[in-house]
Amino acid sequence: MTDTAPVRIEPRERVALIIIDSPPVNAASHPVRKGLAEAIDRLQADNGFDAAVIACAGSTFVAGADIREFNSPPQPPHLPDVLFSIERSAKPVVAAIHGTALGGGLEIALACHARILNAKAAVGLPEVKLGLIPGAGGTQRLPRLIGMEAALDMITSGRTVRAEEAKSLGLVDAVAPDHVAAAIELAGRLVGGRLRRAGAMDVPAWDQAAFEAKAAAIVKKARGKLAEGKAIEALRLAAQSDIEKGMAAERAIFQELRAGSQSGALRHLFFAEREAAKVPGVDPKTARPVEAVGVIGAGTMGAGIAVACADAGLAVTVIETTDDALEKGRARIESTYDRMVKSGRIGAEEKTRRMGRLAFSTDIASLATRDLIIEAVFEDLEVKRDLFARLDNIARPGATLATNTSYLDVNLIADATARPQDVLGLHFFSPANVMRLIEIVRTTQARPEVVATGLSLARKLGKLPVVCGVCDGFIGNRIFASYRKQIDYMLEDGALPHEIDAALEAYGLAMGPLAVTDLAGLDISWARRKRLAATRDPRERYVEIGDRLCELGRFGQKAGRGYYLYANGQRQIDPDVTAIIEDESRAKGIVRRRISPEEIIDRVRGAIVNEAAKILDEGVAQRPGDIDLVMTNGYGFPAWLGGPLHEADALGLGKILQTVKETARRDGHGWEPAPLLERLVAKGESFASLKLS
Ligand code: T1G
Repeated sequence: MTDTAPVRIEPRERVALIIIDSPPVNAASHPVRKGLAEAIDRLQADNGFDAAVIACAGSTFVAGADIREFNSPPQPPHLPDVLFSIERSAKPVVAAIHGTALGGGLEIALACHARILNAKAAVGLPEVKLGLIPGAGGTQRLPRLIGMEAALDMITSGRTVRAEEAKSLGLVDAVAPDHVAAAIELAGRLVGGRLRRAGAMDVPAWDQAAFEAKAAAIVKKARGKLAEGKAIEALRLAAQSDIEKGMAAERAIFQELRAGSQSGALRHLFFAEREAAKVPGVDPKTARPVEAVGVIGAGTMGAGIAVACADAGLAVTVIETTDDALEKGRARIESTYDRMVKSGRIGAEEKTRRMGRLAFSTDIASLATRDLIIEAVFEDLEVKRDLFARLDNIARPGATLATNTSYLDVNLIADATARPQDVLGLHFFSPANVMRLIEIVRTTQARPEVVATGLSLARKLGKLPVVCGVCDGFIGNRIFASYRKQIDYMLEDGALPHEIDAALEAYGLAMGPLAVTDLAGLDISWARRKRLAATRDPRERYVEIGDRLCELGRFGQKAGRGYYLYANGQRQIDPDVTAIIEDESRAKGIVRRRISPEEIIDRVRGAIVNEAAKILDEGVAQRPGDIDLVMTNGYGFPAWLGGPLHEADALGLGKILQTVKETARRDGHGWEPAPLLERLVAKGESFASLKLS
């Protein structure tokens, strides 16, 4: 074992301290597995050691198998075999965990005879988030240690469990501030005693009916995702088989999922998330410190943004124009925290702490000391430009000024100030304190450190940032507007709202787009259509069904009627809407026809991919993965398909281009195939082959 090897042994008297040192996260790569296996073999043979501790250098214990290895054949020694050698060791082996022991990392710890957790550490089996199940004994050893129902919860949620809960579950033997010293001490005490091997234990008595009831609910909630159901299958085996048989079956399920499209899609999104934060020419270290922020506007968005910032520990001043509006905003924020306390997410004292970070004022001059000011006022360009002109004279030099606009031209907003280089867009998604996605809109004049500041703020808020350029609707809303038009066309051509929503929900969308429109309110897009009417291209097909519904006050769920009827909290098909739609088709001379679920999905997918190709070609989005992240994190696109561009590559861009050409033939102007899509097809290339712009 050489010093540069990722696994080394440091003697601590008669305890072998096995240190895994493989930055950045000590993933259980092939060299790590090999080194660990050699260390365990040496422990058995070396009479100088009575016991061993497995610990890690760097920021965390093993954070899982090396996901980058999953696209190539697994190389021995395989993790399950290494773990059997640990568990079967004649000498005690204790895991000393810090950071986050996840996936294969926790499985290494489960194969040890005891586990010590640093007080700040956490553990988890997040494999289902990658479309996998634990593949090295997690589904077999965990239930033996903490019981079937607790194991069901941890494995199918993939959630991380903090130290105290891990201790109370019986997952670890002790929590200690110095996890390595405590582990060495414990290892010494275990010498000569009877070793506790999880694999040799029986699954504790369990309530099978309760387990199955929870399992059924989990599978239902997983919708089209496979991993949760497969994990439940593997868990059931733990109660029926010995460890060897159970692990063999678990491994087979794991390998099947690892080779499947869903895991490939989810691993694509995993790495896309980490790529998204990398912007050429933007050095994260240049980010300006942000500790105190100002939020202007305490409506739904402003209140959500204020909560997101307070949750992250920032000092927040919320500004409104009148005392009445300010009080309404404060009450909105407090009710958000009351709901969090009621649901058990936070305690009352945490609510007090977070509310204590919020100040409320009608005096915009009080923002003069703020590091960052973000506005969430009425979605009107002139209103925002006026506000930024005022802010220009209030904000301190070096402050960052941000707009939460969802589609307006941020360049024009920046030009209202004498400091356009300090302005950017921070497009939150509602509810702003819940949705992870945030589009960071980079203007033509923004300084790189201002973009870095936006990225740093997003990370501090626990958000998923995607950097984009300026265009109408940026990435997500622009793509949504495009496929929403196709949906209007299909309503006029022959489909009904519930048919469109059913087809797209079966495809995997979290909620049908017409039900979503009813939830968001039809009046918002109606106002926009009226504002754009004068400049709308007369050559483009325009459907008036939405206008008819709004003229009747059918603004959606809030009005009790929209595309659907809402009575007794139920969403119902409304024959009046069917009649309105049929009248509109008749007025256009359209003979309605049945539109199959396949056609509905094809036309929506074609519109998404075609618009995305234009967004990439214009440089508004940096890379295809960024668009996949926006659509899966902001618009309900099924993550297990990897996002629209990952799925388009899998289906074959030639098929997509054929649909796009049919759309152009049928719907005319504005639906021409995107040049980038045609180029990729002509060259036999994929979106994945596109290098960063
Ligand atoms: N494999 C390979 N690379 C990984 C990795 C992993 N498991 N985890 C992180 N990285 C890379 C990441 O791409 C980035 O690279 C760098 O490390 C820092 O990551 C057999 C089959 C551990 C909480 O799912 O949750 O075990 O961009 O930016 O914010 O049953 O990384 O710098 O080039 O996220 O401090 C199960 C995944 C795997 C954990 C740290 N484990 N990782 O967060 O850093 S499957 C996971 C995370 C498995 C077994 C099964 C997080 C983190 P680059 P980062 P971070």
